Amino acid sequence: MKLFFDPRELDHAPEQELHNGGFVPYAEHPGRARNMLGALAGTVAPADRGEAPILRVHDAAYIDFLKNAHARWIAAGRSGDAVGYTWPIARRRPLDLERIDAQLGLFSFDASTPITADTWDSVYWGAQSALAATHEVLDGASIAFALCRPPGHHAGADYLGGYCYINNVAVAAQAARDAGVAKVAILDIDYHHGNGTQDIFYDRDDILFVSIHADPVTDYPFYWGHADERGEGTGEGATLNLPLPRGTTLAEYEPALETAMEAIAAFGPDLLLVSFGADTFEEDPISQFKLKTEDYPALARRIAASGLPLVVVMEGGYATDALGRNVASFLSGF
Ligand code: SP5
Ligand code: ZN
Repeated sequence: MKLFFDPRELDHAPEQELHNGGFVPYAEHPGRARNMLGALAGTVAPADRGEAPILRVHDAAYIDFLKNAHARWIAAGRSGDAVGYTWPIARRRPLDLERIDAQLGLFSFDASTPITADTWDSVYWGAQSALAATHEVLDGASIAFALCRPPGHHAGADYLGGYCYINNVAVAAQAARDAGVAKVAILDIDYHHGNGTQDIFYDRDDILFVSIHADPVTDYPFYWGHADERGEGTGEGATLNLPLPRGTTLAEYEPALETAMEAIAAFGPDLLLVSFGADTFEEDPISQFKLKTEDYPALARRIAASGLPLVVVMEGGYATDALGRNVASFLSGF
């Protein structure tokens, strides 16, 4: 199995995030990727497929903002990382506002996803890793892994949040569609609901989104991921949310995975993309499931039993010292 990664994914390193009313060290730091690199066999650098596949998913104005936000923050006399403080909750619309603080609010949904001078470079190459893994499978491999950092599944077409800027799995899914794959399924098994991925494909019937995650009644991102969110318009029924309570162990996780895999089989996709977060691990510092390192191969085996070509895209996981071990454990099940 090829593992795709570009060293520029390490450059994005925000200093801090807002948490429980104060600033704390940033949980999604480059050490996560370094730990994965240490535990996995050699990686392959992705080819550069340019911005076009990213713009198939993200709005041009948002991508422009991502590229320029930090420079404009500095030009406004600020130091450190760019982060918003006011949000257009009511009647959000694409206003053409100059002020950096207004743009930060317009293009984000939380205050824990800062933009640094290096953010664009890292997220661009992370997306290229996801594209490389996808093309590897479209070219005939049965599986490929994209070591994406920062993660992507909370990012929408025109907003960042949840440590995510470009939605890597969505870019990959759309690239597969554009390459002629008729039906694509996305299985999201990060601890948190993949609200950005869901939002991007909510009205589509060619891309199924299935997510197993902590119940948003108790956990981030709160506003999305509830079981009654099932898609809309032609996409109605092509979104499936399977929230689970805090404290979930493998015994409770496996029936949800069974339900997810049956829904995927019923959809009849030609390709399965897996948004994989290792923040379901029992020792994750910001999450509350109880999966063990030795549980992950069983999840992989159930996914592999679908017989579908697979692209695994890295999302969260914040128990840094165990992260590489957990990812290697998961990948060993394929
Ligand atoms: C991709 C992904 O897993 N994103 C998760 C985003 C969760 N953000 C909100 C949780 C706030 C916890 N902040 C704790 C910081 C400790 N240093
Ligand atoms: Zn997560």
